[in-house]
Amino acid sequence: MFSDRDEFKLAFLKRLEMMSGKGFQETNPNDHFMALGHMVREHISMDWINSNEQYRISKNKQVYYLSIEFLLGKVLVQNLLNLGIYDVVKEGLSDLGIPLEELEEMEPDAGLGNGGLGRLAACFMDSLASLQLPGHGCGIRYRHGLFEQKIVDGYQVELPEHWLKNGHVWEVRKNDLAVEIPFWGRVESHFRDGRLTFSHLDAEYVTAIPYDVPVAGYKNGTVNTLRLWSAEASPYPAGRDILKYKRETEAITEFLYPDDAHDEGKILRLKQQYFLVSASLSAIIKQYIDRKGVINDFADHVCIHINDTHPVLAIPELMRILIDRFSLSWEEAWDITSKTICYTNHTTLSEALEKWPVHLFKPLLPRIFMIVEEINERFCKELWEAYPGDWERIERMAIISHSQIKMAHLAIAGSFSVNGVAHLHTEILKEREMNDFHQFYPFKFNNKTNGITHRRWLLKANPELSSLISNAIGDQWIHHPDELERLSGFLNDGAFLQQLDMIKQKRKEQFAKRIWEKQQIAIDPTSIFDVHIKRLHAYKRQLLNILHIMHLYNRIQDDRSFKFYPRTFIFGAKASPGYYYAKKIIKLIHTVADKISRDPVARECIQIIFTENYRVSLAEEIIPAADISEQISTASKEASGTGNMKLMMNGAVTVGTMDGANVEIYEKVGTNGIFIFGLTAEEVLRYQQQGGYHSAEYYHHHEEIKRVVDQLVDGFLPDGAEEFLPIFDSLVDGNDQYFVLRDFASYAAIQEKAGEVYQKRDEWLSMSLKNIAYSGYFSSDRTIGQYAEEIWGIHPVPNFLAK
Ligand code: 26V
Repeated sequence: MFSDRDEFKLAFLKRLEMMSGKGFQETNPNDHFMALGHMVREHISMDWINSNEQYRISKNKQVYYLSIEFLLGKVLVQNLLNLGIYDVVKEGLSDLGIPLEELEEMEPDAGLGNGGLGRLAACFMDSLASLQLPGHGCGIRYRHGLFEQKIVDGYQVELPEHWLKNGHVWEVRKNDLAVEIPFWGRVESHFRDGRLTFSHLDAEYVTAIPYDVPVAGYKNGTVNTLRLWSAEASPYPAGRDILKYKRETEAITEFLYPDDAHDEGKILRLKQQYFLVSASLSAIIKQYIDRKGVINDFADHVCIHINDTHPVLAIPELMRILIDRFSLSWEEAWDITSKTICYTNHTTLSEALEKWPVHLFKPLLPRIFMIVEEINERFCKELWEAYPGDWERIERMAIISHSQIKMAHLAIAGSFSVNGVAHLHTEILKEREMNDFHQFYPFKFNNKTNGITHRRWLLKANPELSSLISNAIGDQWIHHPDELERLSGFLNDGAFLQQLDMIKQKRKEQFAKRIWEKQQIAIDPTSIFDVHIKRLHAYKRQLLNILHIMHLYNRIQDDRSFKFYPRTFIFGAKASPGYYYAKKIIKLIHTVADKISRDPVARECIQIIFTENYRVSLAEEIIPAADISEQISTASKEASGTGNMKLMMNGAVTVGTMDGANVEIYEKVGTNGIFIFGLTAEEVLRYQQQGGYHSAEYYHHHEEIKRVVDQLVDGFLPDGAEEFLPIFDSLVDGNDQYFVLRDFASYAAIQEKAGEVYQKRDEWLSMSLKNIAYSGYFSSDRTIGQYAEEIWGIHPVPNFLAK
């Protein structure tokens, strides 16, 4: 469509004038973004239509990835790269005096996710398309994504986010594919033609409208679809207050829920989950039937992946469709369902495992509840046969117990595959958290270590480093990220390491410039950039980091000759609005930052930057500038982590615990490629099971620990006594559930070591390069390849019709 830059310029100018109704001189960056966005979407259209056609006519199995979150971020530049038109567009725009970066700024982040789980789904979409796999995403088009974070006086303030305010250039609304979703009402059963049938009566219907977003593979003509559903009032509301009905209906897809510890029992969240599942399954069944499928062969042609338990109602919903619509017997329907659904678990934290009270669930979804009850009864009967008399075990494993529906139990019982997201995590699932289930269904459990798309996190986010790599080893790594390993041939190449150093330095300067512009803080780009970016949770231990910074401050106070290589500690984190403790930690980081910035000696070597409103696009700026990657969760608690992989791929060296995928990073880079500290998962779990950890002992017996902990409340920090008492209490009286004090000394020691190695430039750079070289394994292309082969049984479908 625009094969050379002059052609592009002409088309762009024409489109710009047509869309904006202004002469070129009058147009603004947003006009430019909208015009380019529409052009690119049109550019994708033919391949999109052809990919869909290819999938429709092929006999290949299709996979549907159901996820309550897709954290896409910005997509313009990724699309330009994947379509192979980046250079033409960038140069063409530049001729017109428009920097592409300015235009990218105009695109809002699609922030339809909280963190790792949602971003993983987005990375998977990129890999599916780039591997030409028939994989389709199904999610929710929230009108407001994750809140916008403002920091006011050191406190987090949440503002509603408005990513759709100028319209969304990438989506296509498909009115003709709308479906109706029933809620409430009652179920009547009838005996017809010798079988029991069920009708859902007096239901209140909500219309689900699909908005399709194209996902272009990397230079391969494949364009897959991410379908996001939006709730609207049905045209046929049954005799009630129309305005109230409209409001209640639209509320279903109004907001993304934060991963809040206190959201249990929120009926709107349950509505969202069923809405996603029911709409997606309607569309999946329709596509399958259109491909002239026979319903009995469904499981051979369709795979439905549920990303965590949020879409687990896909199990009873598919049962309902097969029984009530296709008149299959329970056994036939169960056979198909349990061969179609596969499930990924993303956390072992018990507070994050979903449970729904029956009294909320049953009236909202009466037919689905009946099916869940039946699944539970049959499941318990099977358990009884396997473990006669073992009531305790059966009660532990039941899907419904104590009037609660346990969504993870339903997921395991109704799917053919259950996977964890890193080796350690899967082992913990098998041996501990889900041990009963693993004993009963050993064949269902498997591991799929997470990955990230190297096309966004290296090629797009770090073009300078990407060029250096391509100059050294050619550009095949973009198709086969394992090839990055060839960089290991440069580990002792001084000239190459120099170039690596310069690129990192340049990105640090760029980031420093940004911080100056946005936060009016001057940071030293020659200092070590020590980066801790992720959701704020107690188990991720941002607290350990900030307490350690307080300890460094104390050392500087005590000994003015204490030599410490200057460091900039960079934090980025959002706390769930209802997560009181996490918000206290944000305030603590700011309070300490303020204290240090007022000390003329300390501020020479310690700076703390809290980047406001951490999100995908900000991550893309921070990660290429990072020297140190903080991955310091309490061992056993972080299922995988994916920020660890992004930072590694950009040459940051990890300071981390043996947790999640850190363990596998350690296995790749070896002892000399990573700074490991702290308790192991086994030790943490042993303490938790058998006791034996008394945080008060660490507090009382280690002078420097006692000092920083006391400083939380003794007037060292302004308002400390009122502000930070809950943190103090959690550490001392609450016995420090996340072993912050237990790991403190080990953390301080490894941080000191990291600082020393950083100063041995060649050693450090070699370490950094080693991380890049061994990061290919953590590409989501590898992960998705394994899902495709080992779980889904799907194969590439090249788009032969591609233009
Ligand atoms: C939710 C909650 C809610 C209650 C408070 C505690 C808590 C802790 C964690 C979560 C998140 C659960 C699901 C999730 O996002 N898991 C993340 O999934 C990533 C992708 O697999 C993985 O890399 C992260 O380690 C994992 O935390």
